[in-house]
Amino acid sequence: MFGKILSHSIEKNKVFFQFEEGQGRVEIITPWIINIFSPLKYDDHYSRAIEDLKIESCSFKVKAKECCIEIKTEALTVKVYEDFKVDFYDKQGRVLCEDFREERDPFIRRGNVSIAEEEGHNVETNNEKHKIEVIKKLFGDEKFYGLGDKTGHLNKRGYNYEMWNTDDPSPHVESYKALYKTIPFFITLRDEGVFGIFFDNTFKSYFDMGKENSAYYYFGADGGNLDYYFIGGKGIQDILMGYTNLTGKTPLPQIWSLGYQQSRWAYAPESRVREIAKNFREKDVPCDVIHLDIEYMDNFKVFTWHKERFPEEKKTLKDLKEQGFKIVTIIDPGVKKEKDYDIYETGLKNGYFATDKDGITYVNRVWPGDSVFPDFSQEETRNWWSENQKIMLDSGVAGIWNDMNEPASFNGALPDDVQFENEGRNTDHTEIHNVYGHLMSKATFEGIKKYSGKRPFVITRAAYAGTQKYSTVWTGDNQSFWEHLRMSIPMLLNLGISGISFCGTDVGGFSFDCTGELLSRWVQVGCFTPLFRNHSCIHTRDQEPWAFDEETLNINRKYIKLRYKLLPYLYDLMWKGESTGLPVMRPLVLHYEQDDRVHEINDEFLFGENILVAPILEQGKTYRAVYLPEGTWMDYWTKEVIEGAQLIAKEAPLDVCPIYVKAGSIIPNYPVQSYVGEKEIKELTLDIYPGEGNYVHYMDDGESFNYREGEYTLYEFSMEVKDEATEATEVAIDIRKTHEGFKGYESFKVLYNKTSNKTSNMTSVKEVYFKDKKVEFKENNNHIEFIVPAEEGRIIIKEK
Ligand code: MIG
Repeated sequence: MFGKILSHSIEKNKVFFQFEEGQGRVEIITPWIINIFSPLKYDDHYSRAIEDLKIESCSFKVKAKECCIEIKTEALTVKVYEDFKVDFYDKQGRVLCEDFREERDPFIRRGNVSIAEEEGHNVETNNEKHKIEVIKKLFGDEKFYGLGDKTGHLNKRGYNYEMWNTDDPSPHVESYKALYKTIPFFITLRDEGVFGIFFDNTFKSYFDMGKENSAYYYFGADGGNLDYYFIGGKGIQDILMGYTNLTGKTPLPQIWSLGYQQSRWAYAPESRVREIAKNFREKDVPCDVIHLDIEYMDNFKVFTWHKERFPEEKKTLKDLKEQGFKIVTIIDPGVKKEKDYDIYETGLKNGYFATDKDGITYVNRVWPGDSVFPDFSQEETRNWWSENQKIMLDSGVAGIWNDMNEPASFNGALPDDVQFENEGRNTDHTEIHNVYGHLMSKATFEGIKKYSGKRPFVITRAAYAGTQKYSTVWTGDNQSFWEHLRMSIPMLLNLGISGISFCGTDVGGFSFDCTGELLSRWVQVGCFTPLFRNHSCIHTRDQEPWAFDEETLNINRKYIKLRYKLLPYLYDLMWKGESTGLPVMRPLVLHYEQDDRVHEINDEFLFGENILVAPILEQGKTYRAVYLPEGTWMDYWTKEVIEGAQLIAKEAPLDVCPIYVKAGSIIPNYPVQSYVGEKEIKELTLDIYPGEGNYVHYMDDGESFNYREGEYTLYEFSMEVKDEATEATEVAIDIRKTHEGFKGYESFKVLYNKTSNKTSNMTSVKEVYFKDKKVEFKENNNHIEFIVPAEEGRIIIKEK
């Protein structure tokens, strides 16, 4: 309760409010982004997500009205009322978001709780009041997307969640309120408007998206500042751009990290790792990365190697590297409390570990037994942790997998009063818990960057808003359930909507035993997830592509090879994402928000803008309904042309994942390689789906930061169709080099898809020209193929 507005004043981009009780502030970040703030803990923003808050200087008007103070930018109007109630309007004066004026009024729960509990039911109670609470009115047309890695469906409306990074190995189901990540950001889509809210608060927080009552939704927290950003825009894409302008974008990774990755708890000793590697090459399944889980360490001591299992780790890693395998090792935060263990001693001596409230180093139990926890909230600790990365890099490790960094602990959770230095603002676990993994990832990223000079590859389980700048994420300990395959899609889509583009799930499932059929269907989804890693738990049955039967192996090979073909397309998406903030895996609503039939699609997704994937997610199923949004689509396998804005039925035997490509797409392909870099790629294949379209292809050295100095080459392709009624169709593709800073290709191999539909036969090509000269072409089953030099010029394809 802030009470009445006593006064207000303007200073630069901020409007300050003095209320009867407390202060408020409205800050204009850009015409579209408004920050609402009250210094309940710190005087100003204290953000772990936003490292560099960029204020766009812009004009705004402030008017004192009878009801309120009105602040107008060129894009939004914000009205501030007593009790620090704030309403947001668009340019047309339509209300987008309104604070709820009444008290919270939880729905009734009838009957006796203890009876249900006695029988072992997990009984929900209504949420209590929280220290900070922002309650917004539900108009009734809202759909909510985002909130990170929560279970359930794409649309979060009608559910409630908590943000408290949690490692709980029981099966992740819809009743889970919190998982490993805290991304307090969501997008609200309404019939006539869209906006995002980023509640930048690291304390335990609560999001009730209209579960408690259908008249309102709210977010709140147990501590910290009232500090949230209202992000407006013309569409969901704008909101994501706004949010990632604040919290950062996923940087372009090394291209090998987009290859297939194989993991297991745990490949050890080294002979087993070599055996896995050998199998991949012998069985002709591409693979770039093998992960080493905790068993590679000496007594689970981080930054050490187990002397019997990996007696000559440098040699092992070097040999594997020669076969094209990069090794990623797990690093947990818990440091074994052991005398003379260098990491422990150094940390202890320098005060790098979290302490109890009396200043004594705090001890809990994790894999190494009694362990202490680095205080990643202080810069010196992070610098030290960054330096430690060198130990792994010197062994030949190519990337680091950060686990257990919620932080997880075996002797109960870390007590609230564990102390952290917090860059001189000493605080306790309640403030640091949700950013612990985030800060550990930051230290890891910075260390790898410093000591390798290459784009770091980091995977983390725990995360906070903004972690995308430092690390990829996976969704933690799922299980080999069909239900978890199904759920992985909305989970990954919402992670993408939450700014985390580079994400994936344990393909095949972590706990429980996978089946050949489940793995076959899972790899069809994994093929399109940016992080493509098969991983499973200790003591579960083998889960490598060959561990089941010939059919499963063949299906794995088929989709892993498809992934390698699509690598340049995926790499392009990552590169574009570094400036747009758009994720690789996208819910259909991201591109077709005007079509309400796509608002709640949980079982299809877009892989970039051009490819739509509609996987089979149920055991025994060999067909499904697919909704294709507006436009013309082509079946990737049959090249059949299908008009969009309709529901179609698709047969999909076990080896077929329904995939559709938008007409007008130019999809770059690489030849299939056993690993990235196996072949020198002098020729880029262009897989053409006739129609109007444009495509920008990016290439560089695939590993260094030199691209930031201009060492890359850009090709732009644009396709036009001339379809005069009497004459035959003519398709023109213009090739331009729009930037040249890296040695480009020698040639393009063009695969021009002949298309057919239900009523017409397959088109056939009469002639092909490049720069007005006739080009020979080869006829194939459903496409023609020809080669042109990688020069600027116009290709003309004349159909009969
Ligand atoms: O409590 O390192 O989510 O991927 O294999 C188990 C062993 C600890 C949890 C991770 C999982 C990893 C496992 N870890």
